[in-house]
Amino acid sequence: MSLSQSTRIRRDWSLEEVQALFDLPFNDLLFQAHGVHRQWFDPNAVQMSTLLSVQTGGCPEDCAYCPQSVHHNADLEVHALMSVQEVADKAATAKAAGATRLCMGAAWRSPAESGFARVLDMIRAVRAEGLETCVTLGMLTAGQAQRLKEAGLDYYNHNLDTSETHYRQVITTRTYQDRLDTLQNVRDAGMNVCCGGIIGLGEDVSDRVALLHTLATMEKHPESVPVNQLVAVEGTPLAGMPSIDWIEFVRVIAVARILMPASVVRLSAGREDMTDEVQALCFFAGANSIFYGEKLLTTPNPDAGQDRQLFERLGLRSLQPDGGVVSVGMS
Ligand code: SAM
Ligand code: DTB
Ligand code: SF4
Repeated sequence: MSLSQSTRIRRDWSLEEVQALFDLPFNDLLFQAHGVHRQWFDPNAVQMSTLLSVQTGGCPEDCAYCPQSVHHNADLEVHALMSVQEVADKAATAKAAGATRLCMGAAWRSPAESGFARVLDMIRAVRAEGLETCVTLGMLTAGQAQRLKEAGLDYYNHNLDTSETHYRQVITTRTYQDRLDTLQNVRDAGMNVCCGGIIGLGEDVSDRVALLHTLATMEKHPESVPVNQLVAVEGTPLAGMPSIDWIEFVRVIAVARILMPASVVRLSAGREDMTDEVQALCFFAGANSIFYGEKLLTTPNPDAGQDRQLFERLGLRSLQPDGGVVSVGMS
């Protein structure tokens, strides 16, 4: 980390303190969040990850938001696990476009051995292309986490999505504790944790408070905290959810930044629906990572050219794995 870092990293936040941050007048909250952001990060540097769905659809879990569940009827093309070569080619393309990390997702409840062994090869291949690696494969045993670490995996993504209370309204095929157990296995194996949530699942502010409180009181904060807006997909139970209040979304980013000052906060799914001005506010509030490239896993994301233009308008640069920054200008 760079700069002065005078804010202490705390893991003893109380629910009341988190709620009090949400209750601040917007300007006071943003001022505080931006101040913290500047102490820990270059405020004009944003980390860029590209997503790749290495296996799409047919998932046995029933996450109400997800188009890849077999329990729902989203219009989706199911795809078997990609070949290692295909993934290596996608990695090269993502790197050439300016991404520094490839995040690979599979629609699994947990990995089966045959697919898992191939994912280990994918991780080696993506590293060989010179990108950081992240995978999200569902629940992991301690042994699987160890093998991912040995293959050189940099980050494991496993979201808590919402509060423990609201979780039951959204997913019935696994528990919050299942999620926490996998996160512990990832930690114990010595990998970076990528863990965040989704805003717009019908949760109330107390659920957002509880989610951020859970993340911010972990024995070590997740190094990466994705804040997704629900992408409401036709055919999923949450297709009809009302769109969220963007001011409230910016608040979530700001509170995450204050609670976890050294973590990279990712402005994740949902940027397609955001104006440039909302994104600019999110970057001011402390977001410093995005998904870069025209597709998330199954739904659209702003294309690279649009993002390069946005970065140019805002004077943002790309945060490199070594902490340096480079221009993402019209390459
Ligand atoms: N199956 C694995 C799992 O659930 O951990 C990995 C893939 S899953 C698609 C990864 C994450 O994507 C979920 O935890 C959820 O947070 C996010 N996600 C899925 N569908 C979404 C949607 N429609 N809108 C926003 N985020 C979504
Ligand atoms: C995360 O927090 N968001 C990403 C990634 N981690 C795996 C997934 C977003 C998925 C959005 C819906 C879709 O494209 O299927
Ligand atoms: Fe499966 Fe992951 Fe989608 Fe849930 S979020 S249905 S576990 S792919």
